Amino acid sequence: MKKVYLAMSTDIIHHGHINVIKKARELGEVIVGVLADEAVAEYKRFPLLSFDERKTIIENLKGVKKVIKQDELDYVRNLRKIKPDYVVNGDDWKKGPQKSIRKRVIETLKEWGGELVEVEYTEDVVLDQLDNNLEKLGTTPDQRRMKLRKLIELKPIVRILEAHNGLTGLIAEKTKVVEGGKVESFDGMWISSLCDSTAKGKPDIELVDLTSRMNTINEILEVTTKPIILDGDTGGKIEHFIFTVKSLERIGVSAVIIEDKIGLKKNSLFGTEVEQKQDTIEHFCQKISEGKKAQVTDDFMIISRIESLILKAGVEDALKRAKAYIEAGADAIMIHSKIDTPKEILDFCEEYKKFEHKVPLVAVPSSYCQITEEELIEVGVNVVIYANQLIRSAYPAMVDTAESILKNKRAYEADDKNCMPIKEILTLIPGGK
Ligand code: SPV
Ligand code: MG
Repeated sequence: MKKVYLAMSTDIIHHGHINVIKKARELGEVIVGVLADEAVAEYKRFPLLSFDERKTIIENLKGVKKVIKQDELDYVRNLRKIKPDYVVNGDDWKKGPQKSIRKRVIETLKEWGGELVEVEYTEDVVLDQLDNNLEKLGTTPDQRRMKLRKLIELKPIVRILEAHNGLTGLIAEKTKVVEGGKVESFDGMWISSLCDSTAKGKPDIELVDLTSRMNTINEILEVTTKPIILDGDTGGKIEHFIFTVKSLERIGVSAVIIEDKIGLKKNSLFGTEVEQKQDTIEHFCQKISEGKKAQVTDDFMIISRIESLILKAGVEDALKRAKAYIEAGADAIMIHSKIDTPKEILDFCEEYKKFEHKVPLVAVPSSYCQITEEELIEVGVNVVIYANQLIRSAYPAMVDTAESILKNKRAYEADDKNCMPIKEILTLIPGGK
């Protein structure tokens, strides 16, 4: 009997999938690779049914002999294991992010003389609509809020990108690259106090109030589905923080990060160049535990950010605080550093690894940006936040354009150098025509 392999990621089985299985069945014994939750989330949307649920459904479909897990969108690993005579797939993957995956399948099958058989893709307007609606369901507050905890469970590292308005939210939501057979994308958004303030032309000193921050959050919520982590600065007064937690939780934000500073907050990347004061352990612990008491769901996360390395209080102090904050109920710890090497973060992580009671660890490699995600995973970091790179790259391009117009007394030079075509900007956001 010939061996036939096909991969499935769907949580809505329809006649198109049955067609593919039927075709596969005609060719031999059918083995289905069911995509892991993480792989589906990366390339499509967060699966509504878990891997186990999807596996059970597919195992019980007529004509399916065996189901195995496919850990990534790329088929190669499973193909080399099974060495099927045929791979069957819908022909829709000739376009879009799966194009390079298809190429790798064809090349791999050549190793043992296997063959790719493509079945005409079943167009179904109603099903496409249903799938779109399911994606939109992901934007309800409950669905969105719980995604961050799930991603931390699922992924070796959760990758978060800064967003400060609808457009940057869309960049975090939609940007994808295909690398070595894997679709790489961001898992969620960081609403940075630095970038939110900067975009409003204000300093990062807790001057932009919660109402204004809420407007930014809402703008991003409106056009995206991915989870949001809010930079909550110091969290303010404990009595105020309790209300902040409730407001954020209600609109579907997944987590707030609060830093253990007190008084007039300045941006951490100034370090000790400016006067900044660290909170006492007791007071900050009280803020965490009051915040935890205020939340009503199990999903929302309060993440405690330790500023000991920023304020030159040392790794020992940071570790002591991490222990206390975890004890007080922190759902994760963010450790921050402003030196230009990862050294002190690595020192912290090495000791943190030995903690008996650990929570997920968050890192923000802005000044030590040479560190790779792989290295962060190695030292036990669970969430990486790219906290300000979008605004830092947009601003120089805008200033250059403004200067070019002034110098040349026309826009021609800047148009050529820095600007996307007008047609593209008009159609960048669908629905404008
Ligand atoms: C932010 O992005 O606002 C942060 C991170 O708090 S940092 O700017 O490094 O302090
Ligand atoms: Mg900040």
